Amino acid sequence: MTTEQTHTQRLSEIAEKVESGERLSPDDGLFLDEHADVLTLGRLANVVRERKNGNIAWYNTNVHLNPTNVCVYRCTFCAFRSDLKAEKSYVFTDEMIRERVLEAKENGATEIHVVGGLHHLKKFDWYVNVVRVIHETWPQIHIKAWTGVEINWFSHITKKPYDWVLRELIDAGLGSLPGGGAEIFDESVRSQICEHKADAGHWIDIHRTAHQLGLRSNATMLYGHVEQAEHRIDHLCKLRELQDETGGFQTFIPLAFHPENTGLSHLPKPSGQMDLRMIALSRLMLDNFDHIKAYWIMLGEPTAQVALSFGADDLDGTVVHELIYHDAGAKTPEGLTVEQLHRLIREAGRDPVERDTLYRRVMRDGKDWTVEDPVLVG
Ligand code: V47
Ligand code: SF4
Repeated sequence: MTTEQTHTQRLSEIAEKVESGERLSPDDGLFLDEHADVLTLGRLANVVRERKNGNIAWYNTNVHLNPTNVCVYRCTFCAFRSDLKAEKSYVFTDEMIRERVLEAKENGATEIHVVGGLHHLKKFDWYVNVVRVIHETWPQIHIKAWTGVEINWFSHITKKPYDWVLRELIDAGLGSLPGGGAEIFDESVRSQICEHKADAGHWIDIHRTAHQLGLRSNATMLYGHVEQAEHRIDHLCKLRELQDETGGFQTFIPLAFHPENTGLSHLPKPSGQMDLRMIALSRLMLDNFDHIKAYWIMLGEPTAQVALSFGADDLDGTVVHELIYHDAGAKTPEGLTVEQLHRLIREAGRDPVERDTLYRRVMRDGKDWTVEDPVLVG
């Protein structure tokens, strides 16, 4: 058999597995990443996407808050961080946080997404206070705050275990953890892009602990820099393993590297083709995740729209005040209106459904909103 015939045969075996709902092996994943064409990947991923979420495309009404950009770490892919005394450094006051929350309330947001730098001088109380101020200003808003890397830092500065740190934050009003900080789990890649910060073992332990305490969380993978296919597949398989154990992840977000203004600015930005491949590959490998998010802020609206037919079932949200990607050169708007999101989704042939952070359908009555029990699909 020629190499081409072997590839065609391997691809049809994998397609059969996908169609019958059988789990793909790490070797299947590697084969798909290295050899499958983008349209076959998309077609297969769409089978899983529609099995799990029907024709729904989820979005939410949210707002971002990055309370400080000052950070002790120096991830080479990061354009957002600032040195302590640099001109661009900033720290939000309680009053600024309250203003952001009241603006979110005015805009009908159901979620506030909070991540930032790890400030050299701020104690754990400062981060707890950010959550408390938000919660006291508007108790109804869901606070999705602090990545695994930040939780690891809090444990380091307090010398307390992860469950203690998380309980303190839950007492202050924390609702769930975002998926950032995972980057690529492989240590040889981590040492090139985010040396010193929490490693894979710690990131996974933190999410396991969060799930055991009843918190839901998300997971991400930063692709398109120095990593190779084997690292991506290893990353996805590690997440799949933890999900088998806890079931606590809600959604997976593949994050495309944006090189502008970073220490890796010599690298090209991943292509649209690569973006769609990563969406499809993650949908196929993460058979135990309900949702794959096409984060329009970093993909751009056109690719995010196409991604809804390549495995993604969620566009994230209105995302007012995004900084991390915009500091790294993203040309997308800093936010979209609900009407714009609806148009993007309908043009893609999907049905828009507003969700809260926990994927409950949001019912609106003017500026007030309530949530329904989870929608059962597929
Ligand atoms: O951990 C930083 C990434 C993450 C760059 O949980 C970069 O719903 C590309 O995790 N190019 C933070 N990526 C954002 C994040 C996230 C976003 C949207 C939704 C959710 C969720 C989580 O952004 C960081 C890092 O992996 N990042 N700089 C850059 N130049
Ligand atoms: Fe700091 Fe996060 Fe940027 Fe790394 S990615 S330098 S931890 S703000």
